[in-house]
Amino acid sequence: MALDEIAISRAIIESYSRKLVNALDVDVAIVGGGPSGLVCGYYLAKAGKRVVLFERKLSIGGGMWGGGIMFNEIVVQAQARNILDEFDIRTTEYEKGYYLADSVESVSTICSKAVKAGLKIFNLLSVEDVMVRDQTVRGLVLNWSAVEIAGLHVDPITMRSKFVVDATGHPAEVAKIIAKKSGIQLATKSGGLMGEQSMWAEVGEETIVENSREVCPGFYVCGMCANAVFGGPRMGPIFGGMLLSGEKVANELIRKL
Ligand code: 48H
Repeated sequence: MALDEIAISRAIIESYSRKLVNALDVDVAIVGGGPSGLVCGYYLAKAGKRVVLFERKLSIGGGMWGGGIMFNEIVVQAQARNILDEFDIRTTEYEKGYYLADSVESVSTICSKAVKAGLKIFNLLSVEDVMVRDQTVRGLVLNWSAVEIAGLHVDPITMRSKFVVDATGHPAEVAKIIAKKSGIQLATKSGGLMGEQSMWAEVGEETIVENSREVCPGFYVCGMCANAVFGGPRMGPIFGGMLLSGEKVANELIRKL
C-alpha cells in the first residue's frame, strides 16, 4: 500500500478536533501536568469522571523529571508510598521512612496510567484566563502555547467544566488570574494569594496536603500551588506531598460530582 501524506494529515486533524470538541464541556479541568495534576487526573478518570488536563509545555511531568538539582531521583516519605505502589512504580528504602524512586520511571508511569484510565491530556495549550458566572469558576480560556510565546495577537477559545483545579506549581497561575480579574474573594486570610515561604520540608509537606482544597466556588488548588495560595513553605525534591495533594483533591471532587 502506498502511503498518502494527505490521509496522515486528515487522520490527525480529524481525531484531534474530535478530542478537543469533547473536552469543551467536562466535569473537571486541571491546569498543569506536573505530579499533583497528573495524580489528581488519574484518580478522577479512574472514578469514571470526565476530566481533561491542559499543559503549557511539550512534555508532561512538570518539575518531577529533574529530581533534585538534575539528579533524576525522587524521595517519597512513608505516608505517600502507597500511591507509588498504586502506579506500580518501583521504590527502594534509603533509610527508615525515606523511599527513593527513579524520576523518569515515576513521571512516565504516572502519565501512562493516567491516560489509560481516561484522562485526556492536551499539551502545548496554555490557560490564559477563566470563565466566571455567578461568582463561580466555570471554565478556562485556552490558547496555543506557541501563540503565547510568540506574543501573537490571536484570540483564545473557551471550555466549560463543573470544577477547575489549579496544579500550575510555584506560580499559581490560575489563582493569580482569579484574584486579579474576577473580584472573587479567595478563602485565604487576606482574600488574595498569601505567597510561598522559604524551605522547610516537614512543614511544607504537611501544609501542602492541608492547603489542597477549594479556594472559591468551582475552584480547587493542589500541589505547590496550594502553598503559594494559602502561604506555606517549599520542601525541595521530596514528592510525597505532591502525590497526596492530587489524590486528596480528586477524592473531594469525586464526592461532589
Ligand atoms: C498550562 C501551565 C500553566 C498554564 C503552568 O511545577 P509542577 O511540577 O507542579 P506540581 O505542583 O505538581 O509539582 C511541584 C514540583 O514539581 C515542585 O516544583 C516542587 C516539589 N518544588 C519544591 C521546591 O522547593 O522547589 O508542574 C506544573 C505544570 C508545569 O508543567 C507547567 O508548564 C504547567 O503546570 N503550567 N500549563 N497553562 N497557564 N502554568
